[in-house]
Amino acid sequence: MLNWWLPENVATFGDEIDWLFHLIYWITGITFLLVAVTFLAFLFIYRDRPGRRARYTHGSTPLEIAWTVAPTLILVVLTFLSLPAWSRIKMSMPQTDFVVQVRAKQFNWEFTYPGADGKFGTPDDKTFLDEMHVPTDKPVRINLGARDVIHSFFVPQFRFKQDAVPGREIAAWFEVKKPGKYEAPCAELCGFGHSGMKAWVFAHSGADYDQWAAENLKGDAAPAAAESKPADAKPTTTEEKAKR
Ligand SMILES: [Cu+2]
Repeated sequence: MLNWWLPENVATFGDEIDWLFHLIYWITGITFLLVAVTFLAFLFIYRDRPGRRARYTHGSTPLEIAWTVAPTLILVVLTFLSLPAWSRIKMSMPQTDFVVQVRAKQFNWEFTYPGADGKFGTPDDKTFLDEMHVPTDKPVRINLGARDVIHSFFVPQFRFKQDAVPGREIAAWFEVKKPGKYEAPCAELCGFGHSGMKAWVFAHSGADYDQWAAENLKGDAAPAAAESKPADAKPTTTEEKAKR
């Protein structure tokens, strides 16, 4: 019912997240309405009138207990309801041979593929700037890091958000169900260029991805291979390359 206001979900685990989101939304929404209506009603009922004297009270112990215990119970129940999704999405890593290194820096995203030898840190690594390509219907593992300050890799349609922290490499995953071009804005205020820091994630169906990989990842297909060291390799985008 609330799906109209969230971006389309194209991730395999998106429904579990949306379900929890909507549950919490309803609980907090109804609570807000109850509090707001009560507040307005009390404003009216206890308004100043001639001859009415103020009564001082130190509160009600049963009420205090009730509104402490009720939210506690709600939070405990929410914790248990969200445990299955949390453990499946955040605490486990599905088997996959598809790994991309993602590096955040002020104010770009670098996506590094291992190249033909399948290993990172070798001269045939291919790095792309603000552009990531993934296949659909396959778990994608990303090893996420940051070069300077904390950033956050966020793809709303994937229901995926993970902080990138300097000095740490954080493994995370998603699996995309639908081909398309998805925006990945940085979701952690990281400096003056934060609002313009975004990448595009292109999800291709199997054959389309193989074609992109053949053209951009293999051998000397990408110009990054010609450069000396992977650390110095200048990131490139497919669009820039097409112009050459
Ligand atoms: Cu950032």
